[in-house]
Amino acid sequence: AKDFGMDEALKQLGLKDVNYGTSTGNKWFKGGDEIASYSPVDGALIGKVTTTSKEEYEQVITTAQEAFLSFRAMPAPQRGEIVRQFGNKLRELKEPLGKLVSYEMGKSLQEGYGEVQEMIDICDFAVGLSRQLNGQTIPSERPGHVMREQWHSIGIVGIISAFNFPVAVWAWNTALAWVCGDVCVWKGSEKAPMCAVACQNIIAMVLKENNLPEGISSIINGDYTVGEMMTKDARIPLISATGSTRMGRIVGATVAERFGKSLLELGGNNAIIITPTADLKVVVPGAVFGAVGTCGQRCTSTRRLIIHESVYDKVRDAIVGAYKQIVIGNPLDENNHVGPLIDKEAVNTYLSAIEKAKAEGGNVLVEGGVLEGEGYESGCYVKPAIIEAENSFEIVQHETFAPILYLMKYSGEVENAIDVQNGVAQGLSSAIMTNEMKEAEKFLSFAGSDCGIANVNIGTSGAEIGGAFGGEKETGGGRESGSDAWKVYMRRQTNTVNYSDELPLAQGIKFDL
Ligand code: UN1
Repeated sequence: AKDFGMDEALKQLGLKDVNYGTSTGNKWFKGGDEIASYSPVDGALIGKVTTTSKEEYEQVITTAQEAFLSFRAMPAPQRGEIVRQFGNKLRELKEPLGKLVSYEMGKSLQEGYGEVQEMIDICDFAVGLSRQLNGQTIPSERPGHVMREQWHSIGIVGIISAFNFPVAVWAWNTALAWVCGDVCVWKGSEKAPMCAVACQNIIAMVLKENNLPEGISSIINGDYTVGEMMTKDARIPLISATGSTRMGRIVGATVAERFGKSLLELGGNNAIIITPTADLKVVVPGAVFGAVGTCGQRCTSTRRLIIHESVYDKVRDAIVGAYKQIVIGNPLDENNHVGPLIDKEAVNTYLSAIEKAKAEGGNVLVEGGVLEGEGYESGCYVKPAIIEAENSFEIVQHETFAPILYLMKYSGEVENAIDVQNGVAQGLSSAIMTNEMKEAEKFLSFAGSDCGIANVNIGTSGAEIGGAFGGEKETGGGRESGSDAWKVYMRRQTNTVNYSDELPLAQGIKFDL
């Protein structure tokens, strides 16, 4: 990795030859066992962090509780100024941080930079938002009365994020939470712990420069047992969790048990409907990037193509042809399109999914397989595969976090394709490729796609931060990032004020004493 300036990048991020652990800002604790982070790119050790012990966790939460009391009293636009400075630091460090994302997680360098860009974009969004945490005034039915709605800070926001977006998902949550006056405790993925440490180093600089206390941004490390300390903790009113449906089912239930709020961002099973009028110039890059980008490890990755029978052969041949152009290799090398999967366990999941699809009757159009030899020593590089399959296959019904694309045919009207698209348990992202206005509108109507994201003539992945991001059904129902997603980070209070000398009751009720 030396050739790609990784050493320099690690130095700039404060990660070179330094081991980290739990942090409340500028303070670090190194009590628990070590987790080592190995790069899927070349198998090399990047660094180590210590896991968070019970005692350290307590320290983090009590520090965060105290920080909240002063942070919520700071005017929101001043909190926006902190987030503005954070965004500027990210601009300065975009290159090293993007490289680290690419090296620790395995996505292409362009996508690593893109992920940091998403962080910068959400900071900009949050800065503007810091002057617009507006409530409303509501007409009262009673004379001399006024009603209004206010948004107050909620407290500690617990963030659980996944390896595939090891920095951006944290920023989507924190940038909003901070302008809302909340403090954050983050458990990043144990598969990408150095990304979390790098982010913490960056925000810690900003907090220090502004003389802000410990506890506004904390990180904790470890596996699900560390996450469980947060999900069971009634001192944390909101848990925002990104990951598998399996994880979300447990997190959601645990948080609900104590009447906490959860924002869940879980699995997808995203499809593109390709209609007779679809433009191949748009379809091919949209579908191919969607399926193989990030090596198929986005929650928005394209898993299924639902193609009209009249254009099926043409579309299939074009996609299969495009797969022949894909170059797989070190993601830091910008000539490569696709990097490795996150680890060997992911490789096994990928291989067994292909076997299952075959066993259920799938027809392999582009063979998968693990790459071996020079440059592929980590054992995590795989070939993107294409399989003709039925939507009803058990394996097609499940999200496999790998570059496997299932092709299926529909006939007749677009409604038939929509039925197939909706015929899975997940509901994150969806797309239709069409030049027929009526088809596009049907797809976007109440009777159309049942997903949180529905696109026309673009793929399923690569959403901008300005919209609310998330999905329905087993995707968990949460929305983060743009639009009014900020409201989940605050508590809503309805106020009714009487400025008359009487006390009329609502609903016209008479209560004469
Ligand atoms: C994820 O995969 O967890 O829409 C998030 C996209 C990105 C975010 C993906 N903006 O593909």
